[in-house]
Amino acid sequence: MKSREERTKWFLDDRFGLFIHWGLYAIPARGEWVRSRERLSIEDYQPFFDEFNPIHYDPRAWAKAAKAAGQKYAVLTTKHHDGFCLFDSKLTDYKATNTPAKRDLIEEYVEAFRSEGLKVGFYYSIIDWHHDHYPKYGDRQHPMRDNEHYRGEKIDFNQYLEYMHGQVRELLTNYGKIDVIWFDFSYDEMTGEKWKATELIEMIRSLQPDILIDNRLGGNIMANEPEIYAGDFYSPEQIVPPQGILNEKNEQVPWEACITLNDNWGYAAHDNNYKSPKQVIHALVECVSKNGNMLLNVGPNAKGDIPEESLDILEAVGKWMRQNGESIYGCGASFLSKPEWGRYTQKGNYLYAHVYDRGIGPIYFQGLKGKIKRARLLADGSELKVQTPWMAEQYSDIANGAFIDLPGAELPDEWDT
Ligand code: JFZ
Repeated sequence: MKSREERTKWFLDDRFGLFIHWGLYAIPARGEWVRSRERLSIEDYQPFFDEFNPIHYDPRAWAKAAKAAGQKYAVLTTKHHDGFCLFDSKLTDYKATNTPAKRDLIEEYVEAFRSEGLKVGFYYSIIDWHHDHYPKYGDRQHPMRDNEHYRGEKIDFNQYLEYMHGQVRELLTNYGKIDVIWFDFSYDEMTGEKWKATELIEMIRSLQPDILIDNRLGGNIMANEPEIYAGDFYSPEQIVPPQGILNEKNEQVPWEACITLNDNWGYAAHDNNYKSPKQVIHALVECVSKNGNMLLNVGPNAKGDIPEESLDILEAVGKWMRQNGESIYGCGASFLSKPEWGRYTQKGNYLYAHVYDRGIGPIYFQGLKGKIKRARLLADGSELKVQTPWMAEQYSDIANGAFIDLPGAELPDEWDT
C-alpha cells in the first residue's frame, strides 16, 4: 500500500477543487440544514422528493465551469444529512432513481468530470436523518431531537451501520476509480469506532487503495500515531488555519479548507452575501502559502443550475488562474516569512510574490540580496528589473534585501501579483 505522502501527492499539487452541495434541499432553497433547522418531519419533506426533477442537470457544464476556474478535482454530495441519495443504492428507496429525475445522477457526474479531466470525489454523510435506526430524540443535530413521539424509541444502530457501510461499498464499487471520499461528520460520542471506523477504512482501502479520506470519521490526525481512521487530510471549515496544520511531531499535515461562496452550502435563494473574486483568490493564495488546498463550494438549484453569481465568481477566478496558476499548482509555503506587502508561494527555486499592498517604489525582498536570478511579472511574462534604488545600499544591506521594480501605473489593481 502507498504511504500517505505518496497518496496525497496529486492532491497537494492540484491545490484547488470544487465542492458541490446538491440534493432535495435545493427545492425549499433555504440551505441543506433546512430539515433540522425547521424541525421538518420526513412527511413534511416528502413533497421535495416527489417533485425532484432537475431538468437542467448537466454535469458536463459543471465540470467545464470547474475546469475553466482552474479547479482540478470535485467533491459532490452523494448523500447529505437528509439521507437522500443521488445514486442508485440497492439499500434504500430514498434515492434519485425513484424521483421524477428517474436516474442515477452520480453515474453522470463521475462520467462528466472524468471526461473533462478532473479528479472525482464523493461526499458522504455519516449522519442520516432519514434512516429508521439512526438516533433521533435527543440527538443534537436531528430534526426530531425534541419531538416527544420519538422519546424512548428503540433503534438498532448496527442496522444503520450495516446500511452506511453497504452504501460506501456501493459507491466505491460501482463507479470506477474514485479519488476522494469525504465523510461528514463526527460529533460528541458519535465518533471513531462508533461508526465502526476501522472496519470501514479497511473495506475502503481494499476497494480503492489510493483514495484520499478526510478526517471527519474522528480520531486525531495530528497525533504522533494517528488512528487508522484519522484520515489523509485535515478539513478546516470556513477558515484558513492561521499557521497551516502541523502535527505533534511538527510535520506538515495535508489539509483542505472548505469555503462557501455565500453563507450556505446548499442552494439558498435569498442568500446574496457573496464573496468577491478577489477575496476568493486571496483565500486560495493564503491556503497555498500555508501548504493547504481550497475546496470552493457551489450549491446548484432545484433545476440543476449553478447560481449565476457563483458562475461569475468562478469565471473571474479562472481568468486569474490562467495568468497566475503557476503560483498555485505544485506550490506551497515559502522558506521566507510573510512579506509586509502580501504573500509568498514557492515551488523549488521559484518564488511567487503576491503583491497586495503595492505602495510606491520597488518591492522589497528581505533576505534575497544577490539571490534573485531574474524576475518576471506572472500575468504577462514581462521582465521586472532587480535593482537597488539610489541611496538604499546602506539600509538594504542590513537585512540582506533586494528590490524589484514593478511597472507602477500600468498595473491594474486586479492583477495583484
Ligand atoms: C458540515 C455539514 O453539516 C454542512 O452541511 C456541510 O456539508 C459542511 C461541509 O459540513 O458542517 C459542519 C461539520 C462539522 C462542523 C461544523 C460544520 N464542526 O465540527 O464544527
